Amino acid sequence: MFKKILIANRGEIALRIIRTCKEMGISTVAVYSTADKDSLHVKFADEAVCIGPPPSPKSYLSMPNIIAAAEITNADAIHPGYGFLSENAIFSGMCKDHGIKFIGASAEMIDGMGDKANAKATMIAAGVPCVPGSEGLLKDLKDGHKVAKKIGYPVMLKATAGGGGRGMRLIWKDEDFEDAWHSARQESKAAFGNDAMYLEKFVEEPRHIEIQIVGDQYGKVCHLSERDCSIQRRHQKLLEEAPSPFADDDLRKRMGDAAIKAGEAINYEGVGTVEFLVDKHKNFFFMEMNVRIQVEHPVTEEVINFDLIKEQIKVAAGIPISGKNYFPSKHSMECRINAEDPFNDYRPNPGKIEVLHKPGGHGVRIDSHIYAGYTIPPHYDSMIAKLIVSAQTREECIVKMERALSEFTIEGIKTTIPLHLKLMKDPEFRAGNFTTKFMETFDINK
Ligand code: MV4
Repeated sequence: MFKKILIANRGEIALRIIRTCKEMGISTVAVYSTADKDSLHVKFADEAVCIGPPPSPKSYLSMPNIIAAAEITNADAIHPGYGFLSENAIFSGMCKDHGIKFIGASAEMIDGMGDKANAKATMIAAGVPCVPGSEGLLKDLKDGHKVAKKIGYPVMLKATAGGGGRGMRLIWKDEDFEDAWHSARQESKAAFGNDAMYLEKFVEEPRHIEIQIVGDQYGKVCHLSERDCSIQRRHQKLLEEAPSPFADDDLRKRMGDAAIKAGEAINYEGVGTVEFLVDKHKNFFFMEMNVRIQVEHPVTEEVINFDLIKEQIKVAAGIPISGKNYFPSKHSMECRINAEDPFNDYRPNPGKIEVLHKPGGHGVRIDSHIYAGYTIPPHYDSMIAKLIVSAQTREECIVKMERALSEFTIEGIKTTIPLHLKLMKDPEFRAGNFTTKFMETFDINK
């Protein structure tokens, strides 16, 4: 087992990783920017190294600075958390070259799944259901037109380097294809330096349901059931839950089996997530694979009673997995609390937390790095807390979440707590009646 892990991240996830390391008897090294010198991850780690000024490119994204911090402190592994360098192939390779275990995917895996058309081709070959579309990349505009006609409108034009909706266009009719083609390519070129495109049939009003998997170094892959992440706004998830109110045992089993197939086909090592689009007939299609621990991992931890960070560290150290698939034995929901104003187009609202009261009680978990008197720096992600609530049924879970949200007091900054309170009262949400389009029509003032 590792003796010392450097956590190349900040905020709640750095704290989350430090907590499990402590329980496993592993020493921890925090890295921090000068903006984070008063952060809890710095206080709670055994050692801390300042890696630069506030802007991420000069600190949390600075590969040489982080590698140097690991060398100085003699860390034998680096945990990247999510975001920042967690899916950076160059950094993963750099760790390997320095003899430091990267607790995440290999450079080859990151590149292979990061190219969406390549990932899709791999999944088709593995027998994982995918949305009907072009055979690989489109050659040119003319080829695109031809393929779109053949698939039948509406179609989704996607950038192979894309993700998070960038370089993606929904096209309803042939006359609109050319403009969409040029603007999607331009956007993708600017964002990723790559403008290769592929096409898919548009799946209308889908749900976003993802399967958590874990694979070991010996080719074994298991699934840890699903999370429903359909409540999103502009490709930012707001609330996730497990199990999905839309999934039945049959769908859960079929999606779990498909996710295992996906993981085994690529010899996946570590914790990962296979994202699917699910249509109203309960057909599901591979969308993307995330080769990192995700923000919403706690809802899975709660419903299967399992420490995913511990599993991730064990697998990275070469310990084989149990070989058992897991199914949910209760209901769990996570509300992402962001320092944003939900009444003002979700404008970021960093600043000092003057008053803080965190909710508690049975089935209530908070993963957060905030404390009274803490100042949220403006340089990073606006998520300041994850409120995770668990109960025997979805109905009880919603009641408990509403109670916990009503106790949660944060003064000094605006947060998304009022949004979640409103969501808990929404009849369609309560009925489990929602797709990825839900937030487009949701009005916090009604
Ligand atoms: C789609 C789709 C409908 N049909 N593909 C959005 C981000 C990227 N990961 C893929 N996305 C979508 N791909 C086809 N063929 C709809 C979306 C989509 C979406 C997916 C999941 C969660 C929220 C979404 C919001 C808008 C569009």
